[in-house]
Amino acid sequence: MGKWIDALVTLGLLGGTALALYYLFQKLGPPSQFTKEQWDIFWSMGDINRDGYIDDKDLELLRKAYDTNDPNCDLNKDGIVDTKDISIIGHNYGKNIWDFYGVKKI
Ligand SMILES: [Ca+2]
Ligand SMILES: [Ca+2]
Repeated sequence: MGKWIDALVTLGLLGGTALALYYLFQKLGPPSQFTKEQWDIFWSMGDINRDGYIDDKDLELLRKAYDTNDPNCDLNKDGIVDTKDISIIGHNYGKNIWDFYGVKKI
C-alpha cells in the first residue's frame, strides 16, 4: 500500500513539474538562438513574419500590405510598402537566419 502511495506522489510531482514547464514554455515561447537585434536585422532583409526564412510567405504578406504604410512590411522604412520593399525580399529570397549568422539550427 505504501509503495502505491509513494508511486502516486512521485507521479503527481512529475506531472506538476511537467505542467509548470509547459506553462513556462507557453508564456516565454521557444528559446531563441538569436537576439532581438539579430531578428530585427533579418526582418529588414525581408523576413516579415520573422520565422527565420525569407520566402513566399513573406512575399504574400508584403503583397497584401502593398501601397499601405504598414510598418511591419515597410522594410526600408520610407513610409510606404512598394516595389522597393519587394525588391529587398527579391534580393534576399531563399535566405534563412541560421545560415545568415552561421549558427547551427537546434
Ligand atoms: Ca519569413
Ligand atoms: Ca518601403
